[in-house]
Amino acid sequence: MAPDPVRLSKFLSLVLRHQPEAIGLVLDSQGWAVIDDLIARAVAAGTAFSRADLDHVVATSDKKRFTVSEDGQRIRAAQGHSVAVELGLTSREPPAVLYHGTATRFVDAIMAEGLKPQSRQQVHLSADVATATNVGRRHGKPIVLQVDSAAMHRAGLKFFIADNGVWLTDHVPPEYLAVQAAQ
Ligand code: HQG
Repeated sequence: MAPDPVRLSKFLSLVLRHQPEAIGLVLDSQGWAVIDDLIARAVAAGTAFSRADLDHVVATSDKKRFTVSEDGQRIRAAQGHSVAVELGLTSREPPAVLYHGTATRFVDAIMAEGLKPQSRQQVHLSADVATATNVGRRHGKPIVLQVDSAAMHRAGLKFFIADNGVWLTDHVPPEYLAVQAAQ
């Protein structure tokens, strides 16, 4: 029986972002796993799914969380890793303003020390307020911070865009942050 796509997506996020060793999987330095190997190890670990199930999750993921290589042989998470990976993204000029959704209880700490990647490899930023609000809601009462990405770019700080359109940067110092007025 085909696994529930949401459960399969969470399983793929776990092994491709955080704990590949949970099923004995090895990611390469850019975060890629060989799909046949991933499926065989998942089956052996008790999570059975087919290549068609995987392709369905990749195609329907609301946030386009996973990227399949052009030759169709490998898969990686587009962003969100806690394991060390070098995604090989080229730095890009960001839009003038980007947004970060968080929970209200984190705002004082963030305005004091800036946005830090916490358990992930980089800080995740959204291109629009609605997306940022949804990201913030995952943590509690949402609030959106505006990031002066144009000024950061002028100051030489680097931005990257993941395969799924999420913007990434190493750290946002507090002087580039402002609380977005409620919409
Ligand atoms: C907060 C999801 C205190 C930060 C989303 C956030 C995203 C601080 C939390 C992606 C802080 C980390 C990433 C500081 C940052 N003091 N708190 N100095 N700096 N924080 O989940 O950005 O569904 O690791 O505001 O859509 O919420 O997984 O990061 O609240 O794209 O595909 O520390 O994950 O995508 O939380 O989310 P997270 P995030 P997926």
